[in-house]
Amino acid sequence: MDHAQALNQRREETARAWAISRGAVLVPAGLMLPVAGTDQFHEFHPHPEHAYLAGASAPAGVLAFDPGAGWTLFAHVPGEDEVVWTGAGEPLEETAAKTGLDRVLPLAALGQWLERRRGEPIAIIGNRDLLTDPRGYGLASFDHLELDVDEELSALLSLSVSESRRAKAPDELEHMRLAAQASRRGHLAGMRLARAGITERQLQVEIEAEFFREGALRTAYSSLVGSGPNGAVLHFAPSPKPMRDGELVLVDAGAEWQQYASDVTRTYPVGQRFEGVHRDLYALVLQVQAEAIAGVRPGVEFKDLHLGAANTLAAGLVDLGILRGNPHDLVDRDVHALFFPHGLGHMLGLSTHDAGGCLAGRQPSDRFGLKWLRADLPLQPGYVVTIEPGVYFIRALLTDPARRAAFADAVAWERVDAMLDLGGIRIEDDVLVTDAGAGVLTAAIPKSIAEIEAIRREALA
Ligand SMILES: [Mn+2]
Repeated sequence: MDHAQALNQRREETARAWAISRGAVLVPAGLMLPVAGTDQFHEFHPHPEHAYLAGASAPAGVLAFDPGAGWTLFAHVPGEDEVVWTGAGEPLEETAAKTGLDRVLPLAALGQWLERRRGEPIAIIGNRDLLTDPRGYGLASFDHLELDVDEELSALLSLSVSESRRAKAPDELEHMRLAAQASRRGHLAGMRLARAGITERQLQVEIEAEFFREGALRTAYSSLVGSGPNGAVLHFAPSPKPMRDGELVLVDAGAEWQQYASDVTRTYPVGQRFEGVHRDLYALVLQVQAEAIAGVRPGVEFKDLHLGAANTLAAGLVDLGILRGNPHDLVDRDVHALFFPHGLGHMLGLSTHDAGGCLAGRQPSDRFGLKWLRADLPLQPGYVVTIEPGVYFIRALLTDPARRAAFADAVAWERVDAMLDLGGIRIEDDVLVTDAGAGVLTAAIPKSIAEIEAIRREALA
């Protein structure tokens, strides 16, 4: 099945799930966002619901559905001035062939299409800027059309799309595999380049250059590079800080392929070897990750995987003399979360933190050890989740007097005080849930101590 056929099948299934008998559904891509005070625009990202259903990624596109007429894409056609400055863009016939849509019309026809549905219920998913900025879509106003925008229905249909987006189709997985391949090339380059004197920013630039050389059009998210203490900031933007021997460097960077994200973290020594407590902690995080990946299978609750990982981590920290007590009790008291405050992972796809992470009706917990868990649902075949345990020495948490008093018995504070500049270790892979268990899309990116040290030895020889 080619990509256009896959998109047609996706739209048919979506229409069946929506089961609406009258009215229409609009799925706008969104408009370019101006950079305030300039004549420039921010980089454009189509709304994932538009990208998912239309298979198109240009600004100001509107995918429209009507249970009688089926699907129509209204696409922006550049005027002469725009052609002069930015080019003619993709011809509508080409968009039609790529997306499998029979009807791809100029955006100028959207007004008439809506006129014919005057008084009918309309659901709007995708980007809501159609309502606040109709002129950007070539409509004089939205109100004069006297359309009945049904907010409840809109939310319901959007939820239905989020649920469909959880299990990836073969064409989506192909994009995600290519994203993973580009990420591999970048991470390998980073592992070879890192050394004392190189800045975090230099490492970022070279990693991203490899993503782009492989064919990725952009990064899936802003790359994170934190060396030494900077590795303790969960989302640390690369700085001009040079790396130093004896430090670890944490690199969280992923390539995007046809809107599909990869999300990968590797942590390695700035020198040739993982030394001392770095080595112990790295081995522990790797073990936590391996156990979590081994636990991935259809039906398993992601929250249980998270709590299992928390238990293994707590047990390991007890063994290393950093925590004291029974691991289960420590996790019940959220002591592990002082060192592992984020969730085990999240859904991945058209967004880095993809839609549909929580089952309908489930609310995020306000418990310290669970409040940043972004996925709470039973896994099913076709889902792609990240598995990304970590251990961090975060001063804001570990020097807080209230926490130190509350956990006086549970944490070996004198040991922790000696490690406040250690930074952090995170190991993150993208994992496809299969009938048999797990398929790791990013498995070819080295992470064992032996593999990483072999690369580092060769790089620094
Ligand atoms: Mn992630």
